[in-house]
Amino acid sequence: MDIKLLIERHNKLGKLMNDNDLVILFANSMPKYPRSFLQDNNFFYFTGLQIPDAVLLIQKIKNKPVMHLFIERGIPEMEVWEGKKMSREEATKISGIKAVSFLDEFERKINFYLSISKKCYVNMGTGNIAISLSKRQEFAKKITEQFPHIQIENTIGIITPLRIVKDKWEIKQIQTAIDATEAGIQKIYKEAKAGMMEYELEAMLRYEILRKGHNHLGFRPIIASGVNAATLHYEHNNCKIGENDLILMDVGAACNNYSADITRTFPVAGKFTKRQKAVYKEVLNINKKIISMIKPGVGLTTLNQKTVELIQEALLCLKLIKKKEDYRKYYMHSVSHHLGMDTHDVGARDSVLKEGYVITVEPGIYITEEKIGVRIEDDILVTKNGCKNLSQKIPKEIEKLEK
Ligand SMILES: [Mn+2]
Repeated sequence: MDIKLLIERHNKLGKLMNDNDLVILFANSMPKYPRSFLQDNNFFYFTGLQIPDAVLLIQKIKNKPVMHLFIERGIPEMEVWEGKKMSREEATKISGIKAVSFLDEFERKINFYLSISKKCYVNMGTGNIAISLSKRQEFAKKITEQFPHIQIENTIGIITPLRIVKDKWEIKQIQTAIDATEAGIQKIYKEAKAGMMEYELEAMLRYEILRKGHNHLGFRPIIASGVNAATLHYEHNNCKIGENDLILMDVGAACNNYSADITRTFPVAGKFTKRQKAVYKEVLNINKKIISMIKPGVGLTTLNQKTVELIQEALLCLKLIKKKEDYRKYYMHSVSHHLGMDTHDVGARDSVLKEGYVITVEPGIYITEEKIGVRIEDDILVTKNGCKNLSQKIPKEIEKLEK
């Protein structure tokens, strides 16, 4: 990543902070085997570093953001097992942050920053009363006990205005993730047959994504055949694919933490039944109509309302409902969310679009009693005057799917 880009992010964050405000960003820890390391999104956003257990402090002092990074110290006996740790010089070279200390100095040094701070933001994640406190939440709790004058806040509020607008580098990561996902989808289109298990298709997807060098997916893939496609978060992927099933795949690779989020639905037989085609056509039309509305100034609420209207008309047409209000039986989610490092990225559900936002468009119709579930999801970049469909190349036209 370009250091200039990171420094620009540091300065932009500084503008959103008041003097003496402190932001503390923890990196993720190495997970237990067999999971592989995935960096904390906010830590990565400001450092570009893919190392575990580091901490970044950002304090606004005399109107300027002052950065202080803490990283693990390499112990020669351990490095034989774990490999070499990143040096302070290497960390500076990647992150553009000049003040780098080792973690064993963290507690002593943070006292100074805390002593002059009134407000402190910590990347704690969302709370869950049912489970015990995370390391980060424990840390935040300790601050409120030892420094009762400091107000603690989650970082989401201060970081969202930055992360919601994607720069060129970020768009490139999302596009790379989409292209890797496309390779997986194309392989499935070619090789899927009735009688296969859903997980065999998942394996094809993972194979294509990993061989392009991406060892993470953005989320657990959904490969749902037949009636399973009507379960919105179906993730078992362990059923046998029937003769005339539609297959719904909601999948996405991740590249440098940035996620793709694509849904395609296709007939495993290579040909839609008449009814499947009728339903598919309606969803495809809605997908295209909503995409054509996207430009700066349009609200996600407007897109949602328009989708509901179009779905209602479609369901009347398909003779599934008699009254418009009954549409929720066949369409029960929203049409769009922000996409970025988090698959459901930061940004309000009712935000008004601006240039540089990336959102999904994903209308669907789910008819359990007919074993039909159709969703078509594309990833859309909002441009100066309109939008660009980043997943345009992944076939969704009926003629292309019927081979
Ligand atoms: Mn989605």
